[in-house]
Amino acid sequence: MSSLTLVSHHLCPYVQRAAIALREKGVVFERVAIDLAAKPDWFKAISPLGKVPLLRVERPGGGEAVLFESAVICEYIEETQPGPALHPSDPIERAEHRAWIEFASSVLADIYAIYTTPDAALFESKRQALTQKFARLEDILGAGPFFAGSRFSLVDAAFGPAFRYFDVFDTIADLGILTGKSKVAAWRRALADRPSVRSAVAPDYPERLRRFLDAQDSHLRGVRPAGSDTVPQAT
Ligand SMILES: N[C@@H](CCC(=O)N[C@@H](CS)C(=O)NCC(=O)O)C(=O)O
Repeated sequence: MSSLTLVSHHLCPYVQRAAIALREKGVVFERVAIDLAAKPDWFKAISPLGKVPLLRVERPGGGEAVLFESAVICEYIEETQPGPALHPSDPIERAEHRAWIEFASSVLADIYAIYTTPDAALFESKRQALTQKFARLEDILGAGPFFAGSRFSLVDAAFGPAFRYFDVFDTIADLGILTGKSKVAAWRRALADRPSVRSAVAPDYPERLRRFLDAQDSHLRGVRPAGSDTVPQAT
């Protein structure tokens, strides 16, 4: 049995960060998916915030630790596992990377609102917020292919799952969020090609997400189909 178990959910982008970091390090781990709509009692007992991901770690002397919060889990993986460094060695750059991982979390929060809110005005404000956030990324990205150049980092692990949403959104409508951002587009492609990012979800992820989106009473469900020449407008 592996000494690391990732407690997960099929669609959770925060779980994907940990799975990507583990794969980048070449670590063998177990993955247990739970249903967040019917949380098992064992999960409720060990998850202080009732959220995934959790990383269950066997302690060398016996017993286990349960780590929660994706940023903390990724830092633990970085500090303890062999394999390529996923943080820069320079303290300032490392702090900057941590800040951009936090930025990625705010992007995920906006994305969540985009696909769940029934409110057209909130949808539009989140669409604009995301457009501005990706414009800021476009300004700071370098030659790529990854966030900090040729080396894959935890910032890439944080944004891979965010871009994955757009693969499904693009089949619904062009939201205009990533339009005209060539460096962001190249980064998105590099992350989509990265084996760790690809394997962080099951092959049926797009259908699962699409089913989830179709079940939401959201403004997104009613927007114009892909190929339309206008973006959805708040009414
Ligand atoms: N800040 C947390 C966020 C994790 C989170 O929001 N997980 C969601 C699923 S993606 C969750 O478990 N939500 C609990 C629920 O749906 O009841 C982290 O970075 O790990």
